[in-house]
Amino acid sequence: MPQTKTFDELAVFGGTPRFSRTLHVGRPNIADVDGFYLRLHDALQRRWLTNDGRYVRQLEEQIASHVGARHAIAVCNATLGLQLVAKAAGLTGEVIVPSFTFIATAHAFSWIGLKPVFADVAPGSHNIDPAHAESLITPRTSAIAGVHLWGQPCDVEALSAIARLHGLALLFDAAHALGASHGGRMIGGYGLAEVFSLHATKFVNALEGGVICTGDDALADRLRQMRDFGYDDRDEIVSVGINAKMDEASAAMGVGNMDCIEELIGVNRRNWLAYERGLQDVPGVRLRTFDRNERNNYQYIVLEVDPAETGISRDVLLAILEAENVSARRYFYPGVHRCQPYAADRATSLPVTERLVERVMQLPTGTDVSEEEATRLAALVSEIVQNGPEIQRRLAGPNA
Ligand code: T4K
Repeated sequence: MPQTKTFDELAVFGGTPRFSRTLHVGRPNIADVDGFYLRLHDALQRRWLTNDGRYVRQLEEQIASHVGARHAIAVCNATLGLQLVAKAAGLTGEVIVPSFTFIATAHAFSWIGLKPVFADVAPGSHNIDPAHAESLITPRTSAIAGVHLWGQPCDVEALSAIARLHGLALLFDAAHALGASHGGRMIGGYGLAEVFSLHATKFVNALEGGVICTGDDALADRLRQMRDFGYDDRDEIVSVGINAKMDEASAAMGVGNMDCIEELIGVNRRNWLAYERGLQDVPGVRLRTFDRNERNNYQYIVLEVDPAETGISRDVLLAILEAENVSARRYFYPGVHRCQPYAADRATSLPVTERLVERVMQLPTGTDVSEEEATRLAALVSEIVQNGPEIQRRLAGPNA
């Protein structure tokens, strides 16, 4: 990214940073601090700290009920959750994944000896392009793993039809999609299994954590065994397993945040609306919208910056925001297929992903950001863009 400069240094606006404290993407929501301490205290008093404890069970019930899934299985993070699903479903060979995602989607499979094969995404949805995914199927392919990026559901009908036709497993990395629906049905009920992340940066967090949802009874049994070293409920080892259990402190946080999920979505939506009001007339900056007929969690404020229209690049915009005390992000640069070790396969070219990773960025939201701050931040972005060409000219220097 370009070197950080304040407006002052650029001599465009002058003055001190616009925000007196740093606004971050990914600040955790802690919806019920007192309740968290009470649950933690209770777990300590009872000396039950992990291994299928009271709060893990409560969190599983809350999530199963919220998303309408038959089974919700809490794990220590979504990355291990994806691995457990892959193991329990007996995946082999190659798994088709989008490249426009967090590195964990691909690493989860690589780590257990599966080969992620990268598909491009559709430009409108940012989600895996079903037709491109289908073109990548080989005799070695055992599954397609869609990612509901930014909480926007994949084209699950098209992916299901392809998976059925080719006899493949279909699973979803639903790390971003808790609280979202597709066709009126909650995410958590699609494919063989869907895996939510409850990492600290997710709008419902359990410090670290993940939850696997599935409607398949036999798969759920295997997943429960595998997350606990392969023990069945009679204390016998029945399979090779790992330690992927969620502990009670994490679950205590998750339960409190799940209790407040509607309020948290309300805050995200309030901030998203403030950004929408402030950015709707800014040329070259497109705020991702949501399908108002569905349920959405609004947890990511995603902008696409068109440098031809704004006159400045996404990275210059990010650098200026950083100098103004706004820590925005460029998820998911540079595209997983261009990260090591996957970049070794230089034949992979994914034009939509490669275009998006140069343009997409996220702004702060969640309970750490007030509506007033979101409004001011949208105004700041607008102001920067209005001065875009002048900023680029000054950055280039007098000899450019
Ligand atoms: N699939 C997808 C599509 C995902 O996005 C993710 C995770 C996964 C799978 C895997 O889920 P888990 O196995 O993690 O359950 C962060 C998170 O670490 C990662 O969980 C998340 N996606 C990803 C989108 O974001 P980084 O590398 O950006 O983290 P970091 O440390 O730079 O923090 C991000 C921002 O949050 C910073 O502005 C600081 C702020 N922050 C972070 C933490 C942890 C806080 O203010 N407080 C905190 O406690 O990856």
